[in-house]
Amino acid sequence: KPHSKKWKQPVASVLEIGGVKISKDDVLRDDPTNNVPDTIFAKLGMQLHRRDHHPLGILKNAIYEYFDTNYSNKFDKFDDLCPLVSVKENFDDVLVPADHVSRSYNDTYYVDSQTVLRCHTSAHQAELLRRGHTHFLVTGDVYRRDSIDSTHYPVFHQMEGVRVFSPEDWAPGTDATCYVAEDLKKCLEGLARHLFGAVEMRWVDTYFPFTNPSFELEIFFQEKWLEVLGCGVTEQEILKRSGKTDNVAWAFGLGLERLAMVLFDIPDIRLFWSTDERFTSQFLKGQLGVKFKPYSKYPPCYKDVSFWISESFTENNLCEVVREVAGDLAEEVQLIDNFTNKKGMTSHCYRIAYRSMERSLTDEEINKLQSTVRELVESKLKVVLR
Ligand code: FA5
Ligand code: MG
Repeated sequence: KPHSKKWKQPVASVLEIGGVKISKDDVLRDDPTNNVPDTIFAKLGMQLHRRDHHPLGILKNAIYEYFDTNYSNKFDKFDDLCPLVSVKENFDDVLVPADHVSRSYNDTYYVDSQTVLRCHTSAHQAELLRRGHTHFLVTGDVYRRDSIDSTHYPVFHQMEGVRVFSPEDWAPGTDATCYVAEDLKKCLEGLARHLFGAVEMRWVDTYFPFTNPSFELEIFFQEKWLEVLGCGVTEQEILKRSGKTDNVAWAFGLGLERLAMVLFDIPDIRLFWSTDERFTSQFLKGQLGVKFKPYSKYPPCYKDVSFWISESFTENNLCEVVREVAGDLAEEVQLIDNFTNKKGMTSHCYRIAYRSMERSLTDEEINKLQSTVRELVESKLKVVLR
């Protein structure tokens, strides 16, 4: 019964991922160019997407099956590339402008000024194109400083897909970009049908620095439209730099947790990290049709915290403090009040929902968490509690 094995977090101070040795001291340096907390380091090397009995592994394999069947095994697959990448790979190589928000310390985990924990699997596009791959899938863990709710987690998993077309692929006289954009949408709609059968979905136009045109696919889930992937026609400059001047390509980046939530009816993204057998025992290698049966839901507890913000205050910094203190007991952090007084001081009130997926929390335990959150919010975020 492989799923009954409890997955321990790696305690080793040196990890090896995809042939790269990573030492804990290098990733957790106490230095202003480093913003990686222990809780994030603990997730390195877990590789949930490589476990055949985990919902993310089951989903990855099902997507592989779709591509193998429809493209006669043409797609090369990578799922063990090291998540520590250079700033160049993560941003420059995919044309992210120098002043783009995603590059900030507020959004991305930096190991040092030139190295990040990849914030998307697009970090591997340019290198694989340079190496001559024309059809490929890259699956991996990605890292982002982000908000706290049921569909956002600071470590999640993406699958990147890239397909390069040659002039003989489209009819002479037709617009290559339109042809490739149509092909991309057909491919992803086919994938959605393969995974979900009939499902309510819609395309939304969007912007990415590395594609044009760009689209997002949304699926109706739990009474809301949920964004599950981004995609588009690859910017010509990226292909040019890899020596492909006559080609056109498409690329996509799937959010595996989001797709798995829809597929298996998983209500909260924290569950993917659960080692509780009541969760892990519900999934089996190769089984796509299973719907997650929630075990009893424990009551949430709401605590508010209000403070006068400082200029440097950001919601991501607040969320990181909450995650540091409460870990997966933090279910949601929501701004519920926001006003500026006559003196120009701005007050924010956040509501924190605490809830365990596995047990009831005691008042005492929650009060302790909340009081630590208050202390750290004040000392680390330079705000004044009200
Ligand atoms: C990207 O990361 C692009 N690299 C995707 C892409 C690739 C576009 C290739 C074009 C070509 P975005 O930031 O929207 O885009 O993230 C992609 C998907 O990851 C989202 O649609 C969502 O499903 C998932 N996602 C994003 N943030 C989180 C999060 N904090 N927790 C869980 N899933 C997330
Ligand atoms: Mg997006």
